[in-house]
Amino acid sequence: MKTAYINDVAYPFETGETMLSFIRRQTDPDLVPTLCDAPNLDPFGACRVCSVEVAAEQGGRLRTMASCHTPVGEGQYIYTSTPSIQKLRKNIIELVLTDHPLDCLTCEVNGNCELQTVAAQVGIRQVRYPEGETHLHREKDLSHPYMTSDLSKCINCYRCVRACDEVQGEFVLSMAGRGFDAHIIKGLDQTFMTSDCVSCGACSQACPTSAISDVFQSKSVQATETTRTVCTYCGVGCNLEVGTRNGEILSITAPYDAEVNQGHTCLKGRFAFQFYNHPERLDAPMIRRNGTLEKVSWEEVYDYIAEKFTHYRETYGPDSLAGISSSRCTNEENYLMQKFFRAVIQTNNIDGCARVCHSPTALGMQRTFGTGAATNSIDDLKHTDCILVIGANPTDAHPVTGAKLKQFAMKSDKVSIVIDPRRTELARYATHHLALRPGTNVAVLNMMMYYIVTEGLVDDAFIGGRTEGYEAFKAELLAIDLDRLEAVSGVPREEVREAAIAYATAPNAMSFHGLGVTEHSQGTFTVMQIADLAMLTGNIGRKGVGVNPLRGQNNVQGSADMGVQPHQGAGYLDVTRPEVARRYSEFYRAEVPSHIGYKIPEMFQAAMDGKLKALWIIGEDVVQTDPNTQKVIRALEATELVIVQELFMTETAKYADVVLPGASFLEKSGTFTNGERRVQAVRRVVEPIPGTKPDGQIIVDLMNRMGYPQPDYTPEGMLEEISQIVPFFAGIRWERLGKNGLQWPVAPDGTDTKILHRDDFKRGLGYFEFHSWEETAEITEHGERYPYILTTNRELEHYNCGAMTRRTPNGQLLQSDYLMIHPEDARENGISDGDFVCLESPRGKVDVKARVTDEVRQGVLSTTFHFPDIMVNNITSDIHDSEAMCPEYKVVAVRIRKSKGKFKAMLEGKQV
Ligand SMILES: Nc1nc2c(c(=O)[nH]1)N[C@H]1C(S)=C(S)[C@@H](COP(=O)(O)OP(=O)(O)OC[C@H]3O[C@@H](n4cnc5c(=O)[nH]c(N)nc54)[C@H](O)[C@@H]3O)O[C@H]1N2
Ligand SMILES: Nc1nc2c(c(=O)[nH]1)N[C@H]1C(S)=C(S)[C@@H](COP(=O)(O)OP(=O)(O)OC[C@H]3O[C@@H](n4cnc5c(=O)[nH]c(N)nc54)[C@H](O)[C@@H]3O)O[C@H]1N2
Ligand SMILES: [Mo]
Repeated sequence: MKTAYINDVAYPFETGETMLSFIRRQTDPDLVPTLCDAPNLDPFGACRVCSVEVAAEQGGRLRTMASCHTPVGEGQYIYTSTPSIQKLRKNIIELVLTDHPLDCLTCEVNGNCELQTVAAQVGIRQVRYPEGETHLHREKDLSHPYMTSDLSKCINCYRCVRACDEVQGEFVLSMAGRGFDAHIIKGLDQTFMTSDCVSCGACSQACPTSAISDVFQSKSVQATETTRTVCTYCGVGCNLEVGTRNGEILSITAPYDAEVNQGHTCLKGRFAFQFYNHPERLDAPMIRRNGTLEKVSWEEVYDYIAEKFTHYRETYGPDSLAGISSSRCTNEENYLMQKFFRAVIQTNNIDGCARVCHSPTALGMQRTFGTGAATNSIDDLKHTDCILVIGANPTDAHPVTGAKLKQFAMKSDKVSIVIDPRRTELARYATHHLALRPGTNVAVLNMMMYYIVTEGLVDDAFIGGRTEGYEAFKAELLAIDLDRLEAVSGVPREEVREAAIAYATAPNAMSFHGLGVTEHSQGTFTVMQIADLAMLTGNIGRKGVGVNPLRGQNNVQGSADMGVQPHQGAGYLDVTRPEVARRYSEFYRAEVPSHIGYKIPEMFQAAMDGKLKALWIIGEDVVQTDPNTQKVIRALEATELVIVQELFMTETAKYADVVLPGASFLEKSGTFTNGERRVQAVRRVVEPIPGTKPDGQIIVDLMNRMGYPQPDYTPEGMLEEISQIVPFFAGIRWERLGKNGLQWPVAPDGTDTKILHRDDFKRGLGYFEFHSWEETAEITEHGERYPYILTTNRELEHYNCGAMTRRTPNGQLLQSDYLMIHPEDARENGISDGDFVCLESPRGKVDVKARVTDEVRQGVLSTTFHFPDIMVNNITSDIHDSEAMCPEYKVVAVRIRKSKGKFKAMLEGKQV
């Protein structure tokens, strides 16, 4: 261990450590003031406030150095507060203040102004220099709903510029001008609104003054309390620090010590929270009588539901009832919902949004490895040499992880491979972009594996020692018809070969995949191929490798872990195995059936066949988001009792017979499990909005009302119960979760797991199984009459059905869905940018505004599904993945024309 001295006391230091980090670690973190330094940014050395005096040996000549970017040397003597250093710091701060609004020292605008703190720290009470020429007249930027800038307060520390570059990777902010004229600009001297800013707020969090700030923070009200919780949007699981005052949420920032997001979030996590007290929040239970929903008391609604449920159960049997649970809700709530159906109703008819999302991931990875979850952690990006991103668009859909992947692709000399029909943001920086035709993943991945085998790049030791089925797999793989696969996928074989070699020769390669993989008729097979790729090349069981699905919803991993699936109960135990049914029955003290329940599409079919009488849906807008909307509506209409438990009157709630008002993530406690199997604590920030209840409490109330004794909803109590039945939750306790949660499996002593399958797979040996590419029935049956392929993507600003994000100022940032169409296709059909396009599929028609762009290839169109006035799912099909029944949203056969009538009028600006 090497030693250096701080103010004549010896301390050990780590090689390469900066003086500042050494001093902060070994002494008082506030001993040395700083301005341009920030916890999540690289050392910069611009402001010199952190200067210290350093001698090479005791009594040696003292030299002044910026501690933030100077590494500690063996035997050095560092002095942090000599008179000359104190004078230097004071002078620097005084100069900074001279060019800063003079009320600064007493200013209360931004309670956490670091300049003010540092000024106090170095002992400045007033500024000596006379007012000369200053920058105090800069115009404010009030263009954006979330961020403002008042650059008269800027001290040119570059923190915002560095945050935009190092954290988000957007390069919107830069310093223009020289000397006295040096100033921050956005884009080409634009505003937040007109520049390429993605509104992540990293700059405003980084700014030490309030030159750039959140609109919420720049209001003069300051938070009196902060609560750490987890974001409700995507599966990244960012930690949030929510500031409140008198029970009202004022602002959200990102904690620097969050292992998931290190001080970063996207605009949804940081800003899009005002849905929680939106005037349209549901605030009372309702029962439909004579066609209208009437507000009733909780007592009345519970009696009504319990009576109906009991009636259906006794008259038509337990399988006449079904539940759809919500991946937006906590683990504890999902556990309770599946327990309600299994133990109280005694049916396995319970499913969740994973069905329409990553169900093929869970199934495919279970078949190949034994466990249907990400093998590694996002932090492993630091240890990998190659990323393969297939069918995922993380810079929009998983923005904090997306920013890390983008930084990797943009700034490292390592390899990145993107397989996506669109030129996504990542594809622009990728070493290899394979722009395949939607629906041909299996073709392209088989070609990739063919080249890995024929180029002799397989890891024989791994295959020999840890897998089975390889020889048969290889024989079929070598027999593929390259000419045909090249033709159908539209990707030149040489491009595939290069990508294959790059992946296979990287010392460590990590794959990430999304819905472009799963939402297909061959979704499960594609997931198995991604797992095969990893096994072929030995990319399993250590840092920087593995198969990493980018799970969608904040708690979709957790809802399946908790048993929200019709074939596996809590902890993925197969309900058809007699010993499992017995175990659940004993644990729940109720007879749990051993036949598989309905998956969501089967629920709808059963409803139309008159077999399903009651459906209880929590937090899922199936009318807007499930495929083939009209069919979903018919199914809901055919169901006698539809209960919708929601925050808002969604498209689905409009078809409800009973509406229950749930409380949002900000109003309850529990846990969410992110895409890296990380179980994190969600902590109540404010009381439930009057009239609402936490979803878990509603389920508990109904369990009791139906005669099943279940204690009140508390995260501690529920986790205690869950840990007894879910094997990989054995060591999870509320009080053990701490700040950054635990990654399952968690042993009884609380030890968690960062990397799966280190020595063995869950199923013993990894399993190779070959699948050949098949054209989807959507194309073989309808392709000729509907010659274009429509696929879906997501927009950064809106989240799925948009019920929440449309009720925040995100609605000002993006106001509608639009259709990406290639310039050639647009020209052939007489469509210009901004025209409405009528998309017609065998199911129906919708009209969407065109954005002419070469991000999509000719013949391929892409749109989003965030706005109910467009309702793109009116035209998606109910073809499903052959194995997991995930809908094939990503391949829809359509024909197109410029919209007429109503949409033409709309286009011309007339009222319609
Ligand atoms: N802002 C925002 N974030 C979200 C969501 C949101 O709605 N908005 N939703 C959340 C949810 S629930 C989920 S599941 C995730 C989804 O996140 P992603 O998995 O990234 O989902 P998508 O953007 O729908 O699709 C990913 C990509 O698949 C591509 N693709 C389409 N067809 C094919 C194909 O045949 N092959 C290949 N290789 N690629 C194809 C599309 O072009 C698209 O770029 O995002 C989550 N995060
Ligand atoms: N065309 C097309 N359609 C798609 C997709 C696609 O790629 N293309 N993707 C599919 C995918 S991957 C998914 S996951 C689905 C998502 O579809 P949904 O699950 O329907 O989407 P969300 O917008 O997440 O809807 C969740 C609902 O939960 C409510 N909610 C949020 N928090 C709570 C809570 O704490 N309690 C209660 N009770 N309610 C709450 C919200 O108000 C919202 O209405 O969409 C699918 N639909
Ligand atoms: Mo999803």
